[in-house]
Amino acid sequence: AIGFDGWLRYDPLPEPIRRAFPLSLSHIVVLDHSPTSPVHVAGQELQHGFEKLMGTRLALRSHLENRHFADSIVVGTTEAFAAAGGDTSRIPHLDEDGFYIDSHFKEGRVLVLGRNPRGALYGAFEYLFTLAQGDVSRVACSSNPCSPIRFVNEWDNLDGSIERGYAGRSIFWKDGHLRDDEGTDERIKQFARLLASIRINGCVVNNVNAGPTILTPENMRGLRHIANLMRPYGVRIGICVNFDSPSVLGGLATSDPCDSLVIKWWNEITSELYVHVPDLLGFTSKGDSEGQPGPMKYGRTLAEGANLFARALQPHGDGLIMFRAFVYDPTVDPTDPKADRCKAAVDWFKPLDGHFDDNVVVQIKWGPIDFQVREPTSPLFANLKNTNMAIEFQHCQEYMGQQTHTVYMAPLFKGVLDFDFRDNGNGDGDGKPTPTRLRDILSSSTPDRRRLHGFTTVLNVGDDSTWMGHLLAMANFYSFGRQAWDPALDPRLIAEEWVRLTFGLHPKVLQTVTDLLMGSWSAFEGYSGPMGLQSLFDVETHYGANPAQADTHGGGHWIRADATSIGNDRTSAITGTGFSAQYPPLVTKMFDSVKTCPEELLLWFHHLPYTHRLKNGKTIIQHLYDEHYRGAAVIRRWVTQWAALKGLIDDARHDYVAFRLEYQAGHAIVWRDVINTFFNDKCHIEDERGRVGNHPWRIEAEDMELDGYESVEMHPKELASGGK
Ligand code: BDP
Repeated sequence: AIGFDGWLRYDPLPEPIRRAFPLSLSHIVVLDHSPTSPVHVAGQELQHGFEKLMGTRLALRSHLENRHFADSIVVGTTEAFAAAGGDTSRIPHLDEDGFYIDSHFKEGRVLVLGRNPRGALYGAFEYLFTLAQGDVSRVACSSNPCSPIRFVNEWDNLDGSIERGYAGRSIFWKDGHLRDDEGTDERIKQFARLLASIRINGCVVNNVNAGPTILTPENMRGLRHIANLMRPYGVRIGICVNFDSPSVLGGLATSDPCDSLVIKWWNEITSELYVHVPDLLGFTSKGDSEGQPGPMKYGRTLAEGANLFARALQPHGDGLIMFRAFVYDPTVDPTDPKADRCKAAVDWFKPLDGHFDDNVVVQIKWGPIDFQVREPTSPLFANLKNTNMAIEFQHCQEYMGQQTHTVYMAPLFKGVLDFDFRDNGNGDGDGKPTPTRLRDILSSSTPDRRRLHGFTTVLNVGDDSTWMGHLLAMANFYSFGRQAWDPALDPRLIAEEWVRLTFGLHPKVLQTVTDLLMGSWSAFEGYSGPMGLQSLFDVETHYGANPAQADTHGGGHWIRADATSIGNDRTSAITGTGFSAQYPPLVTKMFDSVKTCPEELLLWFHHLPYTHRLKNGKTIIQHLYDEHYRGAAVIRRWVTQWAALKGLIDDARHDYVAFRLEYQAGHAIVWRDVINTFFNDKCHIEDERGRVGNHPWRIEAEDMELDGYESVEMHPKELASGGK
């Protein structure tokens, strides 16, 4: 099946590379006897990967022949290695999940050691990835994670559908319980293997819009089954909980978090769950948002709600409550010029800073709205000083073409993580300065080590053989693991790694696919919504251009476009919504001024005439037109660039991608023309280059003949170039 192996293909290395490998290895020593240990899995992975790459099958051994480990790959924890008589003096400090690799040619052996069993598995993958990329020179490295929280969220419903999932049905659930059809276990194990290979250590297995039935005895058994399958890969599972479970499932009169019977109910059900899943990651909660029940329904604070779960989890170990900050009131009056959904997270959570228990982590979407193509980094990260925080990315492409478009997100998220809040506060009383760049704030290696910060994403793989619904979308899955481990990594290097592992070592393939990925987000932004305009989508499906809807959605406060001007004044000026004031003062100042506001966010923060001149000398409207043409042209070129790779990639995967790029090239033209026509109609300012209305490169459906089809009038008119 296309894509099932993801980046774990281990395609045979070319002969010259194989011959250059300087060691003559004969076996793998696995320093752990338990078949459920990640060390055991690491041994098997090394055996499988090495054989595929190098053509040599190494024997697995669980004991040492000699103290020098010659001719072998030794895999295990540093502790087990020391116990077996190994010399650990050269191994640098390792954190939990960290690893050390040393392929020592003189000593004729390779060491792959982890601080814990999970780290050993990560090291095994790292070693194989190095070989798979054609590098057979000496490896001597160690690596530690930025943070212990590296979780994916699956928005899987128990009926088998996936909210905002674009790759088939849930691999876990069907008809209200665990899937039991053929292939289920294999898929879950393979998913865990992919996660482990990019050092992801947690997976939340049901939708944030959770129903209470995840906690029935039958589903607890299902959770046990999933956890048992994923545990050998070092992946722990967590679940999303519904706040009203005590009343809906438990039959109590209320789900008030301060009610003693409710507290008892959560304590008991949590204990029961731990019997099934002793290493439960914890709970995720979406409370008081978009129709989900939460503590405020009972007149309690969000902190009281979060702490209810925290205290139920606390006696059982290190379970966390991932409490989502995606709380907003959809009923606020959109005609109120101060109403701004952007402000909601800070408004709700800032006053609660310091009120959360130690095992509560507030899970914050990377931007203040909702996974748009461009947003400023959420100001909440700079407002919570005494609260654990995790960032929430979304690697399924809800607002970015839903995996029919190729949009590689690592460059976007690099920018988000590099954002500097320039918050030169005085630290928090211990004399140490607070870090001010988001990636430093989220790092556990900053001076503020007491806190527990980290990384999550909405991944939404499904049972499609490609996992993400598009071969190229796997680059996003891959990059999440890399960025969560080391947020300073260069997105291009991540892309190159993924391309080599997925499509092989041919330089032309590497160059073409890497360039394509690296330009993809900017191209998509160009034809969908540049300058911070965002959300010109169909507001229900979040797919396909529908600017007229975006225009009126929420009372028109989305893009605020009229006949003469466009954009949302979110400055701290009297005319603005005041959103910019949620940032530390230097950042507020930067966003408030049209001169210093980054132009890619200009219309996010400012309402300006279409004729306002940008730094490149163009008017806003001309730049808007041009960006739509540029974006669509980029995708159009991809089609020929990809065609030139025919023969360098196997036909099945080549054709698969070619088909989707052609589709995207066509859809980009639709986006381009719909949006340009819409703005042209609003402001009646002509495109300097006379393209708008002429729809270059377009073949009209109404000019074609197709049996069984007839042409119809379209409304609004921008949905079809000729109105038909
Ligand atoms: C929005 C999605 C919606 C999710 C919500 C959330 O459209 O389906 O339930 O986010 O994050 O982006 O809770």
